Amino acid sequence: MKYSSIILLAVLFWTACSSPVSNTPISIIPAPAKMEIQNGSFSLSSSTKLVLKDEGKFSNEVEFLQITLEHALGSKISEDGNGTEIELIFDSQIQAAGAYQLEINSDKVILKAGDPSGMFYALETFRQLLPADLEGSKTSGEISIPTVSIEDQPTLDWRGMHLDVSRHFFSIEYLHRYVDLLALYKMNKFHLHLTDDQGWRIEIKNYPELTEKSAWRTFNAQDSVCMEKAVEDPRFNFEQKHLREVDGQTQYGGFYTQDELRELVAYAQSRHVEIIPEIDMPGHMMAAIQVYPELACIDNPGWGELFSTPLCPGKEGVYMFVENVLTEVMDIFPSKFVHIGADEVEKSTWENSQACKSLMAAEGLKDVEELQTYFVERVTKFLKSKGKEVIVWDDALNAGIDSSTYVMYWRNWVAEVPERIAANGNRMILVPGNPMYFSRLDAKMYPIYHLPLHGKKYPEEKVNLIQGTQAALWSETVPSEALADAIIFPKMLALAERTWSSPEVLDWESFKVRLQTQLKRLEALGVKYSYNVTKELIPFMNVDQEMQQIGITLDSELSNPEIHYTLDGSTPTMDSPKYDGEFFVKGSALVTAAVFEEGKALEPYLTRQVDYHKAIGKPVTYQKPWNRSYPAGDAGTMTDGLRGGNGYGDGKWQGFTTDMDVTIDMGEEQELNSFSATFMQQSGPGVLMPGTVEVSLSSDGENFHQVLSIENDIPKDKKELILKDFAGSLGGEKARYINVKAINSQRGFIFTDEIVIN
Ligand code: TNX
Repeated sequence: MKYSSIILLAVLFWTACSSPVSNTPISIIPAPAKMEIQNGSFSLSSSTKLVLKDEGKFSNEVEFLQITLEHALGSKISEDGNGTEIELIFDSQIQAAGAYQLEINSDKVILKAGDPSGMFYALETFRQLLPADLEGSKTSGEISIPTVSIEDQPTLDWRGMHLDVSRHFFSIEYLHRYVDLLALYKMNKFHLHLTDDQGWRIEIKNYPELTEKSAWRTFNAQDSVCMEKAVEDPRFNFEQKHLREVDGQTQYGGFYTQDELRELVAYAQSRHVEIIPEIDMPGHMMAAIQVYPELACIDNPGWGELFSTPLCPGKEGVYMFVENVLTEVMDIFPSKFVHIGADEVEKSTWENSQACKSLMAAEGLKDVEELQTYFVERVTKFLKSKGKEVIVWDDALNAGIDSSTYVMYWRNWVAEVPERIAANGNRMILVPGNPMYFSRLDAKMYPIYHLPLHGKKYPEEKVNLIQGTQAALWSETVPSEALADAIIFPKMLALAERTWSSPEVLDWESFKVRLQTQLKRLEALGVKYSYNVTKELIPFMNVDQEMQQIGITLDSELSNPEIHYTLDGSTPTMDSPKYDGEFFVKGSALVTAAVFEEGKALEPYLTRQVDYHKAIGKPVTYQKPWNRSYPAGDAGTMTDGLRGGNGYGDGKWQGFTTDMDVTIDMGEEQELNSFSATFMQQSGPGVLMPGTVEVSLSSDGENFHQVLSIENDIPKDKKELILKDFAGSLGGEKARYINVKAINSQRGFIFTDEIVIN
């Protein structure tokens, strides 16, 4: 039986048989590695006895258990209890960090672990077996808990969430709650982005003006975006508690004192969450440079072409400032990691700076990229001398970095970044912007659970360099806690499962069912989550060269949706074939599918061209390379049978900034009847149609003659997304080689997904 069916049965069964006190189906997220459900129940009450044989080993966890029980029952339990029992056991046989066993029998709960984090996770699982509504209100009666036996351990070491508290400020109380919610879902890393251009949020005793002045600002352009949105959605309103009046002027901001941060760190430690501080440098430093302009290379720092004026690496005083700040940061945060950003650095001020020029000459640095490396390495050396490991964003890789530095991969549009990080030997944390930037309300949950996070070319033997995965919340347009809640939850639960659970138990269908109970838990905890299930269908194509067909699977965020589809592009109705698992297309079809509720089709429809054609699997040579940022499936992509959707970044569309010039080798001479290739136009980001598409044929691969020249007829100023087929007859001519040129006469990005030959 599939894991999902087991969970589903468990949900139904437990809901049917449980006593009235508990109506919570078993819905643990992240899914445990092994779980057996017995058909009984354990009764928890204030007279339940606490059994502790390993005095002291788990004192922090016992305290957490007591807090949990006090919350649910209104009282702690004691070692003098005379009812059912809860026993915490240290078991040295359980060796993996974070691993635990939880056995709930009708008279006794036994929690076993070999380390405190394992015991803590056992307790978080136990907590999730208590009725969800007890998170918000106590019961004075007995709580009935299903009897189960669980063995569990984490899959990835780095199960992280990030929060940008610079662009908008979040109260220290919110951070405490954030830690609680991370811990509830067994996440263990909290990356705190403390400084950026728009605000300095950490008290530095040596430089009091950083917070006295730069923790506050007047409203900026992004705040105006928030104010506009607030008209429709109050979650975009600013929180009064972060506004102050100075000389008749409204200022926005706030900061954390060192004491507050120390308290937060201690709290997080008790929840087995490590807080990783980030002080972003040398770019994203405007908040500091505003009060100490001498840190920049120029007299009037501000905004460059793309990013803000950075610190000046040619000035010795900059290193003194950086080291002084980091010394205080290290004193607050015991984490072995310090994140120094190193992303998005506008280096133009370095190029003209005498101080930088002298340093470059003295150090033999050939350009400002190498100067960036010098800066990063010098700060890294300082941090390492204090026993820390350093994390940077992947931009820092450009001119080379030390292989011992940890790299956060975020620029998913630069496809080769993970391979480059691996080739350099760096340990990596996967934070690819798509899907791991949670910055928007409408970002979907499904890809967080499923989407591969690094390309197929990442070397298998280097997977041990991957520490884990994290999601980020950048807060440029997130001015309130309510909005942050809505963006993060419940998406974070998909991430939690992806990072904790083993690939064998990851199961989207089961996750969706369990999520329903977790939403109740979040609600009881006061989390203002937003869960608008998208009705969109997500297609998967399985190109089967042996059977010469393409299998199509449709997935959805909905639970067991009713789907109907057609193969001829017509609008599906209730009479159209009902989707019932994978179906197959031989030849060509325009698959159109929709979810139906109460007999009505729901928007948006899925339409996807599917072609099993003659060139599938045939090799393609490139006279000109594709753009490195849009490789899709590399050299095989034009003949892999996989068509793209509506976004050029979906990994199916290959991009060119030159002409496209490719030749397909059909393997042997054969009759060729038709040619077709779809190109995309999205003029906003500069994706334009080719001026002409030319097709030439050859029998020997050397002498080609042109058979088609297809002109574009789509004006460039059309704003909407347009897909155009450039198609024509090949007249049944016999040939082995097909050359296709798409002339990039409008000098944009041109994108195509497949060359269809029949
Ligand atoms: C890029 S991700 C940034 C952030 C922005 C984010 C979203 C990264 C290393 N840098 O500074 O907040 O995009 O706008």
